[in-house]
This record gives sequence, structure tokens and C-alpha cells, in this order.
Amino acid sequence: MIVFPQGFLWGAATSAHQVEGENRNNDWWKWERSANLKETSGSACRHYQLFKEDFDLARSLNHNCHRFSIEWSRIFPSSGAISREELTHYRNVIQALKERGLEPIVSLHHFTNPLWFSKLGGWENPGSQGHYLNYVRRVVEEFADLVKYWVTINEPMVYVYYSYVIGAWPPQEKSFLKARRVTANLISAHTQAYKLIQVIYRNKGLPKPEVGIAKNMQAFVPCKNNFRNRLAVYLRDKSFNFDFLNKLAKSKTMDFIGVNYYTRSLVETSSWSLNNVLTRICQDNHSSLLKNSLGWDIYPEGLVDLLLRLKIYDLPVIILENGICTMDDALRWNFINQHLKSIGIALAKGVRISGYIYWSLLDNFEWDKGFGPRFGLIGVDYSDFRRTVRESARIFSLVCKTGILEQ
Ligand code: IFM
Repeated sequence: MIVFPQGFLWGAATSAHQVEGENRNNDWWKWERSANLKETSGSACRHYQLFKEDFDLARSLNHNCHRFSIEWSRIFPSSGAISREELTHYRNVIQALKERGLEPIVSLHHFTNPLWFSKLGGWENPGSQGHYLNYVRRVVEEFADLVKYWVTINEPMVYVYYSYVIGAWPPQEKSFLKARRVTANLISAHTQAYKLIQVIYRNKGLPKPEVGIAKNMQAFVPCKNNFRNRLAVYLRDKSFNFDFLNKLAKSKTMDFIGVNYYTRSLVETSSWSLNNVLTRICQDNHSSLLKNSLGWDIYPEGLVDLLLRLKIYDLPVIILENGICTMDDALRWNFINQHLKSIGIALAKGVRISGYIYWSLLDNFEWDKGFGPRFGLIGVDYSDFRRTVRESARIFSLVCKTGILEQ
């Protein structure tokens, strides 16, 4: 039996572009069309209209928190113009959460950028941080009275990897140089946003907020156990998992570490080229591990290892995302169960973990993969937007209610 700490945060996450629908004014909306994706985000889950019903369901599943993101391009449809109407919308969203006893955990950036910002060069632009901070200032000043938890940037290294290293996401760059520049700008944006948010709360005489990052962490495992693969594992673990966190720890700009954990990468290099060493993974589908519907290995032991390694930072950790896309709902509960056990092991070994947030509350738009992957505790029928609570969600709800996982 695992008894989770008092006050543990239990909930699920979403992000604006993946669930709201009609986010017409950001780089993804434009790119979805030009890249000829099989499926575009379109109405997504119509969560923009249905958020109250969705939060009713989260409440009925005993969640006590909810993580979501504010869509920057709604708040600032152009660089100088703020939308009062959209600020009111997000105030309603936050208030709806609070009325249902769900603690809001608010992400300020979750992959999408306003179109005007991307036209200015996006995160490559040295002025990017200024634009982002302007948005952060307006939003935080507006909602400081209602929000305790802020996440500055979601998965910065995933963003850098897909958008600037392998070029799979907008702006589809493949340049280590640009990737470095964007990483530096994201670090600086986070650091300044952290300080700004603290000042806003201080000036308003509000209790200190909890500000952190959502850091995707992956287990890197050599496929063939040779020197080049081991070196590649070392370099990827350092550059993808830890360099960003080390910088933030050094500037003391995290009140908690948000961890997003899904899988491992089976590292198999075939040459000494930088590209190969930093990106190539095993192409044979020979691992015996169970997989999600996108083919990602299910590897809960990797979470234990990473959590233990976070002890050096001596900060609370919140699992801000962990989840599986599958049509096999029994496998979904199995996945949650296994990962909660990993968290139990880390807790017993002294890691201060204060929450578990499943990805995702709803089936949603999985970026370039479209609507096929089903991550939701709640299924969405995209023909009429009807929601169906899955059995895994009900089993998970008992853990949320009691704070106990029977083994
Ligand atoms: O859907 C994404 C989310 O936007 C960020 N973290 C990983 C999820 C699953 O791929």
C-alpha cells in the first residue's frame, strides 16, 4: 500500500490549442494548413465552450487540481493590443475551477506562439523575451488574486527538439545553432518571468506564489551496449534532461520542479555525426516492453531513476504530466498504477513529490499526430463532442479520493 502525503495534488492536464478549438491566431493554426496535416486542430474538443462541463467531470472524479494553459495569441491578438474579452474568458475558467474545489495550475506557454510573434522570428529573436514578459505581466497581474501555481514554459527542450533540431514542428528548422539560441532565450525568458511574477505578488501584498517549469524528462537507454551509444546516452541525458534545470537551479528561479514523464528512448547510433549521436534512436521494433499507440515504450522504472536524480536540487517535485495514448483502457490504468508505484518508491527514498497530474483530462489534438492518439481519462467523440468517462478514470478517482494506492 502506498500512502501519499497530505495535501497531495491530484488531477489532470490539458493545453489550450489541444482542447479549446479555433485558435486561429497562432503559428500552429497556420502551419497545420501549410504542412498539409491529415488532421487539423479545428474545433478540437470545444473545451472553450464546454469547460464548465469538463470541470464538473474532473470534480466528480475527485480531482483537487487542474492544469491548463492560457493561449497567448488570444490575450494578445497583435503585439500591442490586449483582448479584454479573452481575459474575461480565462477569469471565468479559473473561477469555474475554484468553485469546484480544483486548484488551478496555469501554464503560460505550451508550444504555440502568436502569429505576429512568429513573424518577428519567434524565439530566435533576441526581443522574444520582452514580448513574452509583457504578456506574462498582464496575465499575472490580472489573475494573481486567484492563482497560486504558475508554469512559465511547457517542455522547453521538447519544443526546441521538434521545432529546431529535427524540424518536425513549426518553424521546421534543423539547426543546432538556432536550437542553442532558442534554448538560451527560453532560459532567460523563464528566469525573468519567475522574478517578475514574484514581484507582482509582493507588490500586491499576496502570499508568495509557486512558480516552476514543466520539464519533460526521458530515460535514455543504450540499445547495443557499445561506447558510442553510451556516450550518446550521456550527452542526450545531459542536454535534454538536465542542462536546462541546472541553469534554473543556479539562478534559483524554481519553487518546484514540474516533471513530464512518458517513456524511454532506445539510443542506437550508426555513425559519429553530431546529428546521429544526438538524435538517432533504434529503428527495429524489437523491445519487449508494452507500448502506447504511438509506439512509445512503457518504462516506469525510468521515472524512479529520474526522480531520485532530482534530489540534488532539494526542491518539491510535481508530476505535471504522465499519461498514455491507447485504445486499451485496462492498459491505461495499468500505466497509471505502475507510475504511481514508481512515485511511491521515490517518495520512500526521500524525494519531495507533491502532486500527480495525468495527461490528459480529455482526448485531444496530439499536434502533428492529430486526433488518433487517445490520452484522455475522458473520451471525446469528435462527431458530436460527447464525453465518456473511462473506467481507468474511475479507478484513478479512488486514489485521488483516498490518497492511497492499494498494491
Ligand atoms: O500532448 C503532449 C503535450 O502537449 C505535452 N507533453 C506530451 C503530451 C503527449 O505527447
